[in-house]
Amino acid sequence: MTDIQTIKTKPYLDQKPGTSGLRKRVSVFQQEHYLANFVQSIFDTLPQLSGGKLVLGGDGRYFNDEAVQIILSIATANGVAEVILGKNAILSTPAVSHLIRKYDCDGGFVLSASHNPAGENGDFGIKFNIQNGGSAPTSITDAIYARSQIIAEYKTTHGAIDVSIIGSQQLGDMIVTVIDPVTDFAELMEKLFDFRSIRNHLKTDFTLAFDALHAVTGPYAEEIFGKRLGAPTEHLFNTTPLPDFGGGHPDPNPVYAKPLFDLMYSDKAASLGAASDGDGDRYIVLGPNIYVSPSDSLAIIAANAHLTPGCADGVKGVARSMPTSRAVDEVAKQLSIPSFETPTGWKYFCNLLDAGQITICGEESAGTSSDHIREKDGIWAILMWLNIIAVRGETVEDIVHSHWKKFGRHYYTRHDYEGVETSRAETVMASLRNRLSELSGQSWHGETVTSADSFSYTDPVDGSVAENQGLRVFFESGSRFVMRLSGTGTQGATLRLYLEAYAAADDDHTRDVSDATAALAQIADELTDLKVTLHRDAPTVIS
Ligand code: G16
Repeated sequence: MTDIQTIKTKPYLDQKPGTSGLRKRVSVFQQEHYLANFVQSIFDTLPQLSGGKLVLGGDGRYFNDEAVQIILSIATANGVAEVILGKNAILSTPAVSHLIRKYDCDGGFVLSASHNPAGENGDFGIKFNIQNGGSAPTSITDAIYARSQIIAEYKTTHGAIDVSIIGSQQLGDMIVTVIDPVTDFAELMEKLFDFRSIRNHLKTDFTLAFDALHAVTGPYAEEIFGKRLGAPTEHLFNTTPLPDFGGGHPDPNPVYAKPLFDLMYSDKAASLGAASDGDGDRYIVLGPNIYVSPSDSLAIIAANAHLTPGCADGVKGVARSMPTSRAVDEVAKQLSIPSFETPTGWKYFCNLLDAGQITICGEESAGTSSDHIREKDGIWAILMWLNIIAVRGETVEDIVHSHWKKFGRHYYTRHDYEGVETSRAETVMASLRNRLSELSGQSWHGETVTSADSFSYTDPVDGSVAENQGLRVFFESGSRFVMRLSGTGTQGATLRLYLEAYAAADDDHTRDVSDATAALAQIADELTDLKVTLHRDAPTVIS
């Protein structure tokens, strides 16, 4: 019998989940009852979890171990029957999604703040995924938030689980099954990709360099790229997950994955360079002297996925988040399949995936995946590239250039202004929003506006509406810029400016990206007085 204790508590008013769960500074989560309040709010909102089976794991960041024990105690006190837990509380986000689906669970907790820095002074996060393996939709996260505003008590129990021992243990009436975090996921990957071809290709002069950035994908890379595919382990970097990610920032972009970029732009470059993020759902790929923008990577994967066993029946449809470049739309046009444009946030793809309307989806923020799970999947995307290269026998550069020749090139870059004063970021957004209706027909720097709007999305499956999802300005040339505020930061606001310049299939594809998008950046600045208002001379990160 579980010995249930009821603890009196007071609401914290700041527990509104953002783009992807609740992310805050570690010190915020360490406040008395803070995590317990949020977890109890989830159980109060979803009473059907009592008697159910859940998955639990995280990216290994600071506070992960403590959080796991708090969640387990609250889960057993709320009547959960079984929890599948990654050994040492480690599970990548895609692995959690897969385990929920594979073992028919009622949901799962992902403990991560994704690419945000970790450590005592870094960030922590918690996200609840539902039965289909995807993040809880806004209707549920709103209800959890509402509950957190009035919570008065939570249920818990004494006791702890030894997270380092594989096998079943008991906490009260609840069974906790500790599993190897990698095995099930690696087996799934073996089904989706032709490991024999990739292994053989890796025996030629083709080389892979992978940087796990001291985050969760290290053990996955060692098992899958190293043991199962035979990639030399000396080319798998930073594969031990550390609570502070080695002091780094596990966001795979040119700034935070600089050592990999330096390698790939040197004479020691591997044939394919790749990195993942804190919780393993994002990725980047590079060839020698070439970085594949995530939007291009999505389009290239969509165009070539049929070459891999998991997508041998072809691609039914594709989806991209609104700020993601429209490169994948061109692929959809040529394949005569539907393409959907959703708000930022992986959860918006899940209904389309569940309804069988899309096979591949992805985002400019370095996430791509398929209908094999309901999260983005960094290791899957890198395997996709390895499998495509093994079949086509071409270099990354050749594949990218031939793609542009066939579909046109969407020069793409994102300017992030991180940690700016929230009121200043809102002023910039308001100044553009207020001018949207008057922009059509106006010209600057050789670009004429055709339309401008605030993006709103009606889910084609359940009819739910998401409004104010970012401001879009379209130009006659086929170019566009988008502006929105990030929903994942924890300090002030992050303003994102997404620039996309279009060059048709027979146009020049050799321009420098910053050159091709410079006029758009200039126009966005002139329209909103962005740099002056934000007190910034330049973006914090250009990716
Ligand atoms: C999350 C979401 C993604 C989104 C990204 C950035 O990813 O799942 O859909 O693109 O945040 O969102 P924002 O632009 O609002 O910061 P992750 O990898 O952080 O979980």
